[in-house]
Amino acid sequence: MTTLLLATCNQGKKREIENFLKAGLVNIRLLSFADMNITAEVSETGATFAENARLKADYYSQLTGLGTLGDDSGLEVIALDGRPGVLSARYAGEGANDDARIQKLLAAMQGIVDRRARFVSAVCISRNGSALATFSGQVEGEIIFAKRGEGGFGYDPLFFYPPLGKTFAELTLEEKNRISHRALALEQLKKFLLHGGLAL
Ligand code: ITT
Repeated sequence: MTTLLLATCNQGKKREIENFLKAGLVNIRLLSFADMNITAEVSETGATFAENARLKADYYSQLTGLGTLGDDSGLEVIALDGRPGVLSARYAGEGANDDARIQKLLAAMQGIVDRRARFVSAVCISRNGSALATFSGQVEGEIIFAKRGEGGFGYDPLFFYPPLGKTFAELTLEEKNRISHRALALEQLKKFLLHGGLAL
């Protein structure tokens, strides 16, 4: 049995990653910050999702001595030159909630016809402060004009996914985990773990 720390304070991400990895990796025990009494924070100073995922995974793996998984993710809107991008969590300022970020995005999109956007996720796995591998995934969609759906988290109620005709907030956890940016990154991570990557 291998133990892996999920280095995230975001309960939405935690739920998705646990659901995804538990389905495919029976020999992995997942711990969260709450299980380890971790309150330390790391500054996300990277310019890319991959850099920030690595900062998180490196930092908490060094702190705990555990194989550690970091996720950095966000929404890139084409007409906004990729914003909010790596600043997705801080788009409406530090301490703002999902609803404030959604309102800010809706205001920024007023009058914009090109609604194309993508979610991007980078996941990094580290041990003893050093990265073993980083994987990323992305999914294309459109920003709608008002919130739809109660599921998911973050910008999900505004992110319409044409192949299913629903927003990400209208999908079940299992449906989102079949097609999301995070699922695409985690699929690669799963293969890496199944091939003994953490034992390296
Ligand atoms: P951790 O750093 O502790 O993991 P965080 O919420 O600060 O938590 P990020 O820095 O990666 O994480 O910010 C990601 C933001 O992007 C997050 O707050 C959401 O607003 C948004 N986001 C990422 N993935 C998303 C998803 O699957 N659905 C909706 N919004 C998402």
